[in-house]
This record gives sequence, C-alpha cells and structure tokens, in this order.
Amino acid sequence: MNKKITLYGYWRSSAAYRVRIGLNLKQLSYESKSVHLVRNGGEQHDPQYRDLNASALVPVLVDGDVQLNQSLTILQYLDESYLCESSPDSLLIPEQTPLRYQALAMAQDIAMEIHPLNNLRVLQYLERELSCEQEVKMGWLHHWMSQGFHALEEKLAKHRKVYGESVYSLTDSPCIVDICLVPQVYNALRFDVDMSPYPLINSIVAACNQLPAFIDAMPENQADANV
Ligand SMILES: N[C@@H](CCC(=O)N[C@@H](CS)C(=O)NCC(=O)O)C(=O)O
Repeated sequence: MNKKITLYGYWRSSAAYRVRIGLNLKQLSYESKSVHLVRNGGEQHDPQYRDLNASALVPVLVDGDVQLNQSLTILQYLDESYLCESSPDSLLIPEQTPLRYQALAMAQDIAMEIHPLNNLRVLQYLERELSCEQEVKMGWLHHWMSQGFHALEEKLAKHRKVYGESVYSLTDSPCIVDICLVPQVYNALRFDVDMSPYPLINSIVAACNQLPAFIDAMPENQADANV
C-alpha cells in the first residue's frame, strides 16, 4: 500500500512523461499537479515551486517525507521502494548484470545526452539571448536529436546481435530505456524530426505504445493537456 504520491509535472514534459510511465508500470496511484511551463513566463519559476526544486524544472515526486527531482532517480526510487502488485518480478531497472548497467547507460544516453540540448530553457536561450531565428533553433534541435538517435539505433542493433531479438529495447519486458525512449520520440515527432532512419527505435516505440501503462501516460491523455 503506497502513501499518497504526488507528481508535479506538465503534460508535454518528457521527463515527467518518463515518471508517469514508471508509476503506471508499477501500478501506483498518484495525484498529478500541473506546473505550466509556459504560462506567465513559466510556473516552474514561481517561488512556491522553486521551494520544491530550486532548479526550476519538472518533475518532482513527493511520497510522504520523500521529495525528489531528477526523473531517473525517481524511477530508481520507485523501483527500489515498491513492487508491482500483479507482477512482483517486473522491474523498471533490470536486476541482472550486465543488463542492469547497460539499461542505465542507455537511459542516460537519452536523458543526459539527447534531452538536455533541446529542453525549453535551452531553446529559449538560443532565441532570446543569442537571437537565433526559428530555423536556426530547429536546426540545432534536429541536429542533436538525430545524432543521439543514430547512436542509439546502432547500440540497440548491436545489443540484438549479442543477446538476440527482443520486443522492447533490451528484453521482452519494458524497462527504463523504453521509459526514456518513448517520450524522447514523442518530442522528436512534435518537432518534425525525421524518424525514418531508425526502424528499430520505431518498432520498439510502437510496441510500448500498445501497453496501457504507456497509453495512460501519453501527453494528450493528461488532464492539463492543451490547457
Ligand atoms: N534531468 C531532469 C530534466 C528535467 C527537465 O529538463 N525538465 C523540463 C521539462 S522536460 C523542464 O522543466 N523545463 C523547464 C524549462 O526549461 O524552463 C530530469 O530528468 O528530471
């Protein structure tokens, strides 16, 4: 039985999207609190929110006296604190070595190499401080996302050569890599990044998006979507 979990996030935040998928895979109920990242200059900068996370970024998860930012740490916390009721063996971060470390490294490839370069505040800086035109800004975003996806497609193919085919990124059950990949691809499609060079990534994302845990976490299925 979980204490009351609250997730501070935003429908389009890919980092909050990761946590929503993790909570759903763990079958944990939670209350969503929306932090509008754009309205009035962005509610993430409000003093009340900065009390929760001085970095002014979502997500933040509150679970009793535990208050955490950083989506990957939140996912690890959920994995180590809660068993999924209907499937106690299913973990967000695989247990066996070397799979565990491969999963963590690949999740970081997405969350720490691809995602930060196209975050809202980076794009705003390009536009407001460096006076980049929309075309230049989009060129930046496409360049870094494509470079990241190219590397990931190669790594996923190499993994299959060594360990055999799998439905999801690394095995036949979704893990932290899939949890990071799906929101990143959502982001890419939102900004018209050409995903055709990545058939493996596309098939993994299509498989994930059949699962209720992923469907319920989709941006368009959140109460604050388009508000
Ligand atoms: N490394 C952080 C990244 C958090 C992050 O960048 N959040 C974005 C939304 S995806 C945000 O709050 N952006 C607000 C802004 O850039 O002002 C995590 O994984 O939680």
